Amino acid sequence: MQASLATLLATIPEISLCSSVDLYGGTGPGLPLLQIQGESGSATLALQGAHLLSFVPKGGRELLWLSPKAVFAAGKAIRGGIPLCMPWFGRRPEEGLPAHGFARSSNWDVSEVEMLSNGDIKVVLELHDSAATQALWPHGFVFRLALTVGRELSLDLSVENLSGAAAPFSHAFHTYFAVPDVKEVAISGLDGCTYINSSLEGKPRQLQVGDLQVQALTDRVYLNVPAEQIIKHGAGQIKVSSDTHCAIVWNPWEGAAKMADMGQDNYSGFVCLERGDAFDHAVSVVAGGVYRACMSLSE
Ligand code: TA6
Repeated sequence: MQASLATLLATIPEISLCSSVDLYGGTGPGLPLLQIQGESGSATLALQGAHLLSFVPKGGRELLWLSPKAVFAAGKAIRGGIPLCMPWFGRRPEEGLPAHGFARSSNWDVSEVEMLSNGDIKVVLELHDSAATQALWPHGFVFRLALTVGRELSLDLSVENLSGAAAPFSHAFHTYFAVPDVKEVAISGLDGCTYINSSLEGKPRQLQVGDLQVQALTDRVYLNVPAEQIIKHGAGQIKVSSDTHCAIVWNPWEGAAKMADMGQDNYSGFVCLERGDAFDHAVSVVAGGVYRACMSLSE
């Protein structure tokens, strides 16, 4: 365990440390998790990847989907919740680089915990460059994620480039939202936006008209989106707000059968609506500069 973690956690009894084996079963040592039990909401967070696995506003329902077949192993991204895809979004197999970057499979440190005056709980995690990250992305950096758990969940990400050269950067909060049935979902806040249709040959650019309904394999990168989307589903709605410019909507449909940590019958329980800056909105973080991105989720 990080040397100072026990000391930090001792200050806030609403946050406790456990293992993924305690909560989700499985064999082996599992991964360390923080359970956050605030006045207005609760959350579970894996230190690997600064990866949120659960968020339940008080009196509400679970907003995040975690695969019943999720694997909790060191260095393997967890299927579900909110993986942080960065410092690049997408696959780069021709360069031998891991899909969606290394942040989601790296161990982050907890740098701050705080009970805010309104009873919300804030946790700040950091990832610093190392020889391993430098081999994949040659920049000194500090990635910092501040999470606030209350009636809404907010994520505030900052990426500080400590190196002497500009750093190309793209990312997404790759959120898996729990829904009763993906076929009954309607997503607003994308009407009139151009999207890259990654599920079609040649990845054409198309135009969204009206709400989005997900009725088949869907893998779309919406560009220049408004700040807010709403996922309407059979049991209510989920509001997603962000100051980023892309919204990526994904469900593998029957392709789920090929993903060992998802399983054939489980794709109908979630929709990914990911906010971030990627593709046309990828950025370059100048030497010594900071990139910031926020997202908040609520019912
Ligand atoms: O965000 C959509 C996507 O890029 C899809 O193309 C799909 O591959 C998905 O992410 C999951 O990627 P992963 O590396 O977690 O299996």
